[in-house]
Amino acid sequence: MEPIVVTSALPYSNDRLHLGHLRSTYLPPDVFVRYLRRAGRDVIFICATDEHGTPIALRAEKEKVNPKDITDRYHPMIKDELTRMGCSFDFFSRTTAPIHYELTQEIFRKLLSNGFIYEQTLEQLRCPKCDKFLPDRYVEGLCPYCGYDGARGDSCDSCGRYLRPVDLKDPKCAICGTKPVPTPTKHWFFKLTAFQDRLKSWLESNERTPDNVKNYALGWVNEGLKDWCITRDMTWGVPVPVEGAEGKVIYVWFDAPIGYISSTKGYFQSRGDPDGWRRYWQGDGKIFHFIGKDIIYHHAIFWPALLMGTGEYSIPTAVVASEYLTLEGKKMSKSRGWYISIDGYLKGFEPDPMRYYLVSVAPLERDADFSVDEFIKRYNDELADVLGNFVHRTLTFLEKFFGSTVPEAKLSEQDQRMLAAVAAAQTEVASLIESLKFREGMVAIMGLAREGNKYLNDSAPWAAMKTDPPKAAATLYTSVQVVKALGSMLSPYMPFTAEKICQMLGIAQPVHSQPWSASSEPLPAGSRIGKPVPLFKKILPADVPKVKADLIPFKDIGARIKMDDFKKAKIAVGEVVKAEKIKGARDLLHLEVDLGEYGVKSCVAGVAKYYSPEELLKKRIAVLANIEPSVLFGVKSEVMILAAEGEDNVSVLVPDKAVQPGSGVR
Ligand code: B3M
Ligand code: ZN
Repeated sequence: MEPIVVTSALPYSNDRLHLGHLRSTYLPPDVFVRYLRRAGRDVIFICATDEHGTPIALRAEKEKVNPKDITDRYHPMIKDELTRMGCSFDFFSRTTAPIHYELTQEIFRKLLSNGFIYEQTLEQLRCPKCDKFLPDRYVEGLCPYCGYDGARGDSCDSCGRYLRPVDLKDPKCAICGTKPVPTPTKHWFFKLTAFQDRLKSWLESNERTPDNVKNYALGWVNEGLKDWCITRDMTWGVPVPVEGAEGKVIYVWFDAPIGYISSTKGYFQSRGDPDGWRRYWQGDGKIFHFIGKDIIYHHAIFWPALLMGTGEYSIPTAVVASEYLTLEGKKMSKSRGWYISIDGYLKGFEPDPMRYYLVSVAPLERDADFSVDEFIKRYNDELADVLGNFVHRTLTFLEKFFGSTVPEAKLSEQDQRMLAAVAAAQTEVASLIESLKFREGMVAIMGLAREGNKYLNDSAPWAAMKTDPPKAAATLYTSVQVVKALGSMLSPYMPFTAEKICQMLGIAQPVHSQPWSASSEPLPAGSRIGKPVPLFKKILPADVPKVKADLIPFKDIGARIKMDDFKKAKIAVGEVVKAEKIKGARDLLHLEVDLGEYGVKSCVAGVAKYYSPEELLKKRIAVLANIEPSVLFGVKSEVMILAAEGEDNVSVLVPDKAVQPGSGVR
């Protein structure tokens, strides 16, 4: 049988996960794998925590602990929250496992001997005080594009561009603040450019990878690829397995995807079958990677090239990436407290309603939004009213009219049509899931529940009981088969609910170990069913505020300051008397602000994306007038303008009534 390995992107082991991760990376493959297992396929579901990289190393340094202490802390939390959410990994390893180090080094050496890794000396920033090189986030400074003061050596949080440490203006060591010095150092590069053509034809002929991923990736390939520096001057990571590379480790994005293979190896080792992993990664197995859209480059370009370069491993069958999930229409942000963590959600709610919402809200290749009102609406209208209600009514009627026993039945044409719909749904849902159309599969199951409700209403067994009991028996016999099919087919999506339905029907074998084809096998007449319990308790209007507060807690306002401290800030109204662009800094404007009796002050403001110079001219705006002066892009900045930061815009603060330049603000 064809071996299939399904992976979820490896979460960094320094933070808890939120709904966005769940929607993109953990839920869809779980649906896929849970189905494939029941379809009798040879599938394994693999993940691990990603434990290297500068964010973890840097945080450890700041907290004065070992990086491993941090990853030790988060690994079990992440594993636990995913498990509680129902994600059914066969193995969840760590990239600090010895087996991972061995494999990463082995692959590095292989690529080196195949001629795809080469050495090059280049200048990197080094902190003279800390006496070490400052890779990636170890450096902070001004973004060369937008001027944001707080850009990091790998990217700018303000404009989102990728950066190298040497790109930063006015760089500072993130640990001690010292100005680093460019210093020559030896590094190793992966020859990504050598794979340009092979990647292109792999992408073009790839039938299983969805279009969103293919289009992004082909776009990059067509723009032309660049070789990747795959080593770093630091100690946290997999050591570079080459002589003369002491004090250097392999770049986290080189080792992390290898975690998919090393975790598979760990799995088979734990089962006493140390070579078992090979048929998934070195034979004609199928490999499916599920990721978020921000790491398409790493999975659809870098990773397949790396595998190709070894000549020893299979290339992914499909890279499936989901677009973003917003929260109430706004981008989720951990730092602004605007997100719902998995752990937070699970404190007040069952996993299945969220699994249902996240899968059914939109297909993966489209952006989706989580809104509490929509969540409650879908919960009430779909889960409670359609699914829960149908199951509950069927089982209660069976209890009431037939002593909780499936009756003998002579089926009418209408009953048979209903059963035919069950069989059709079983095939349809299977083929939708196989083709990675998870949302459509869920919609089809709900469609069957709707049909069941309608069938039950039309057949009105409560009335037939009085006039034509055999008809009522046929209706309930049929309805209970629909319930059984729903319970069975829901198992990839809502595993806990599926199991509950199965138990209520008195079926002893756990639903997850029944073959998919059993969904439409009838529960024979004479079967005893258990006590019906409502599956979803409706959320009443009076409960809504509590549900909201439980889901999105208010953000803490942060540390309080003393009035005396606030008074040190001189905020004043100034009139913009000159405004112009700054050469080389796309996001900055140079303003001259008239502060009346305090004079005219020069100001560099990061608002060019939101205001043209003309728009600001003559405006009277609030500024912080006594900030320490600095020089940005060669321009002196003596005051700082105050502006409100909206979701996607920035708005300068303007007094509501006419006041003179220089007026104080209090
Ligand atoms: N650890 C998390 C991310 O960038 C990163 C994924 C690694 S997958 C090999 O989403
Ligand atoms: Zn330093």
